[in-house]
Amino acid sequence: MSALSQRDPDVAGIIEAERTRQVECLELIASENYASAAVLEATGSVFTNKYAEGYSGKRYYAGNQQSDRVETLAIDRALQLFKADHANVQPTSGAEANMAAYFAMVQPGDTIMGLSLDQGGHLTHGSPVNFSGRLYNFVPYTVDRESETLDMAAIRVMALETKPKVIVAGYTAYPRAIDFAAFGEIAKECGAVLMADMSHIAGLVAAGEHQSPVPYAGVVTTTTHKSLRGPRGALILSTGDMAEAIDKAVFPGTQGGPHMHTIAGKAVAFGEALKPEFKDYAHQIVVNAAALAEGLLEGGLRLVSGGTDNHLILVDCNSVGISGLKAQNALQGSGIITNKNTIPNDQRSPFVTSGLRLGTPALTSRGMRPDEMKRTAAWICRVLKDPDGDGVRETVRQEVGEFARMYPVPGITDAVGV
Ligand code: DSN
Repeated sequence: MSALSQRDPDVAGIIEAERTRQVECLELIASENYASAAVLEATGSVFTNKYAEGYSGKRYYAGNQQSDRVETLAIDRALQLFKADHANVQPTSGAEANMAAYFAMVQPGDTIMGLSLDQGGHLTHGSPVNFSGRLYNFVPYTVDRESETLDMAAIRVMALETKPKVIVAGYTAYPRAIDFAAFGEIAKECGAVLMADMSHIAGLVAAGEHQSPVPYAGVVTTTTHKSLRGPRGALILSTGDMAEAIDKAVFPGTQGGPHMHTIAGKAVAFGEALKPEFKDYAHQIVVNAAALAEGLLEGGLRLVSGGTDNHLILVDCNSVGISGLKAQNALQGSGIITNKNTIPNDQRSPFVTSGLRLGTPALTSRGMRPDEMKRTAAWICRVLKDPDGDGVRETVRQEVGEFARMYPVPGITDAVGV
């Protein structure tokens, strides 16, 4: 019996139920993944107990010899993985990484360009309900109405007109490749710093499956738990000249004591991403997303921009006459976990939406391949075309449960993890 189940059966029972849910469902939320057993062990380690304000060799508390070692290891591995000049591994989330990045680069009231939230951007890219939109003068750019992809010529015109200090590239719900080199040229031309938020695609970038923003951006932020498959947390990479400003912006600028247990987990995850197997994994994510998209298109669904270049697909639920909310709930009842999402020029509210966002990082971590993606696409189409159908959800849920249990889950049913 574990210490937890002995001391707190209530919490132990809830965690056990969550493990079961993660094993029995098909996880298609594009920003979620399964961390390995090694990452989970490091993240749940005794580093939970340690305060370590400051940086290696310059801490405000004693007893940080091992904190220094693990943080230095995480930084060295991040630099090797992404070939950057500088890395700060202390941000506790993507939102905090972005807050620190802005804090390092601009003053309140300064102009920043970012993709608007309803078109695929992130809350921290200037949404009026977020600190970013409250503190800075965000000028939102959009995707092209027809192609639903970034129009670099239009973005250039806007940048030259508005003269932002920072241009943010990198998104939450954009299924196509991002031309960071073109963004870098535009930033240079209008005197801005390019900030890339590569949270969603970091694993693809690490494996060479997506163009890296590092050579073109002054600052790159990323979460560590999405396609990168690490613990929940974030990382900031920068050019050498931005290093001091970034470090000061993280601590003492916006954060207190770093989460050393998560930093230990990040070190493990970066080590895993440096292994050759990770390249195969990231390649498979993209192959699987293409197969899933193909299956959904064959089933008659419309996909925003017509398909995908990365790990992510945005379904236009208008093509089956339902909202994103209805689609998400019907699929949840069938054991398929997704999230509703706005689509460009959505006529519905952000809580209802017309879109459904799907991603393949988690299913790929379970060893699934295009055949499994085709089966998954068929289940999705069946449910979305008949969301209230008699017994449809129950039948699919049973089939999905039997199917899902056949695939190991890193960190849960595979004790060794991958
Ligand atoms: N919640 C994350 C995502 O799903 O993309 C972004 O913060």
